[in-house]
Amino acid sequence: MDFALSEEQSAIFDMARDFGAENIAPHALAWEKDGTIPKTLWPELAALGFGGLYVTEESGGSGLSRLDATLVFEALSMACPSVAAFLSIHNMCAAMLDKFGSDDVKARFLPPALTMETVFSYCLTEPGSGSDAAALKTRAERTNEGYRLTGTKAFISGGGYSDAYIVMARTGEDGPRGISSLIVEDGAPGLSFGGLEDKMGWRAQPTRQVQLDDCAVPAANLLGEEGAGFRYAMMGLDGGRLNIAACSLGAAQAALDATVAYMGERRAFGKPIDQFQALQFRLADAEIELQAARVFLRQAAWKLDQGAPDATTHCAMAKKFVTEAGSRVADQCLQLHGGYGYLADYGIEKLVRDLRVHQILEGTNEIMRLLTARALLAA
Ligand code: FAD
Ligand code: 2MC
Repeated sequence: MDFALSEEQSAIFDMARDFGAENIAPHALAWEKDGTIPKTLWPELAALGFGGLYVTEESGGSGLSRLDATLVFEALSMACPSVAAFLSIHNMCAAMLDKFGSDDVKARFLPPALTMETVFSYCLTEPGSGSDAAALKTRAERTNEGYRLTGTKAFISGGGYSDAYIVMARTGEDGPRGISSLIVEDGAPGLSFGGLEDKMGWRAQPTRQVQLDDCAVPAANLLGEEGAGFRYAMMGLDGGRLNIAACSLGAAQAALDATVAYMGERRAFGKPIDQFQALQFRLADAEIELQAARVFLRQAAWKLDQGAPDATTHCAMAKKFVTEAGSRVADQCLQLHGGYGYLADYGIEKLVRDLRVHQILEGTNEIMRLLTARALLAA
């Protein structure tokens, strides 16, 4: 058993951290104000191999492991978790294209996904079904040419911004086995978007409803097999949950690093505030939480890489544990900054807002407990 990162893994982490520090962190507050991320960023990230981190090398991807990918998201989140998490969703989609797509789907959609000329979004949630994802109602009716999709997808990260969408829709019976995954390209007839959602965090990324009104999709845009779409969606989320956890970890680490530096400079009662033992203990607790979170996350990623039978449960447990630890640490860091923590210029309040939603999306932390409890009781 070896807990150390290899030289190559350390290099991947450093490359992502340095790219983020140079090209993302200086703009993070402005992009959040603008409510959008410049599309020119994506090809730059893709040039580093980040457009298809765990797309196989045979398909032109970087062929990294899930563990390697968590390093990238942890490192990029030190600059901005909202940008890093958006990249994670695209990567989840790219890997689904690679893993489940026909040769034709791969040939048409993967090359532009890998260069990030085509940015992908993932559409599972609906206004009436979030946690109970298999209850989705969007229908995909078979036609001579392909499918006609009707329904609404809610809370879509990149809705109205992305170039293509992987949409989970019902082609058959009620329940998970009647669901298929289809690729809907921007500009498809019958595709439109709701208004921009006004959110607490993740404000750099546009979130909108994706509306499908008799939206025509060619038969060749079916991903994999009819009826297998729910399984594909869940398999995508196993890795997605690791990435979201990694985003919490990196952002919380950045908050802690900034807080340690700040406390050495800020004085009260005649000494730097890092000299108060009560506050030192809070720093120590934060450090312990993040160290524990990191090991647990990497173990879950390793399990997914190994195809371990309990990988899904470990991805769920890690998502729950790490996102909650990350939010607790970021909140403590805000407190340790005093009033300055509450000001946007210091960047800490943004991290608190950005991380909060990691306990909700890609499966709420209650659903992560549900998955954990199911496995526990079935054992
Ligand atoms: P509900 O399912 O209505 O849950 C309400 C509450 O009940 C929650 O606390 C939940 O945990 C709890 N609950 C529900 N069922 C149970 C149960 N069985 N046991 C215990 N507690 C339960 N979705 C996408 O498909 N694509 C995206 O790109 C995307 N991006 C998002 C971006 C943002 C900013 C947000 C906020 C959401 C995004 N989502 C996206 C949707 C997200 O995945 C859902 O919000 C989430 O899965 C929860 O669904 P819901 O909001 O319908 O809550
Ligand atoms: N890997 C492979 N197959 C899986 C799987 C996984 N991780 N999870 C489920 N399946 C299969 C399962 O084996 C079953 O197959 P079969 O019909 O052959 O027996 C089928 O899928 C149905 O699974 P369940 O019986 O577990 O389905 P159920 O409806 O009871 O529960 C639950 C599913 C609650 C786990 C699922 O609905 C869920 O994860 N809900 C949360 C939704 C969610 O995470 N949304 C995130 C949206 S994306 C987002 O927020 C972004 C920001 C992008």
